[in-house]
Amino acid sequence: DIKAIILDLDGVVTETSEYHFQGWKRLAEEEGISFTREDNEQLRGVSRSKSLELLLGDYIDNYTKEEFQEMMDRKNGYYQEYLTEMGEEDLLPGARELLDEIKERGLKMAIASASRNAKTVLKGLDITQEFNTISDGYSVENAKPAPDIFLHTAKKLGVKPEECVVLEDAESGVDAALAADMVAVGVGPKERVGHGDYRFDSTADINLTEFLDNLK
Ligand code: G16
Ligand code: MG
Repeated sequence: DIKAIILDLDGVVTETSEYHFQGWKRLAEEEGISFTREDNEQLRGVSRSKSLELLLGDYIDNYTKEEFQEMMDRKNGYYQEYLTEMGEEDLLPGARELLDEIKERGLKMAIASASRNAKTVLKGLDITQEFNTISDGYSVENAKPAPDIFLHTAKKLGVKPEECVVLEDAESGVDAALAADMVAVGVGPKERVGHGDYRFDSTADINLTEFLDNLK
């Protein structure tokens, strides 16, 4: 039996990827490195340090460890500037209804985000109080696609992995959910999340009641 729904944050509940993109682009421009919207797609659900590695590519050898850290901090400063403008209107279409549906069904509900800014984002959206527990970029050492953040979340909820459904918009997030032996539901295009157990095009397309009733 399914006892809990674990939601990814960026890309499922809210769309912060544009803010991440603006932050990385500003940094890339300052460093004289090209960075396109398409490049940004690769960073979906990926940790901050891994994101910078991908952005730098071969240029990574030109930087010291300290410079790498400074660039992560600089990008995060830009990102946090954008976050101050965030409000309830930044919930993705269908997200509010989804949270209500999970609650009505009496299921536990958690956030498992790779972001170290997850708590700030949830506060901006004014939905912190909705969740039984929140795991973020500080919770575990090994980031998605490792199963760690989802296993950690299940433990905190007091449920078994197989009693959890994960909603994820990132390829690495679906990988992580599958590795955790949870029901992995992709939110997004087939090319990105088609390898999960189920898939919906967007958050607005998730019909949770129907989905759970059809799960055996
Ligand atoms: C999110 C985003 C990623 C971002 C990561 C780390 O993951 O999708 O693009 O790089 O968090 O964010 P921060 O720099 O704020 O720690 P998720 O798991 O919520 O989709
Ligand atoms: Mg995501």
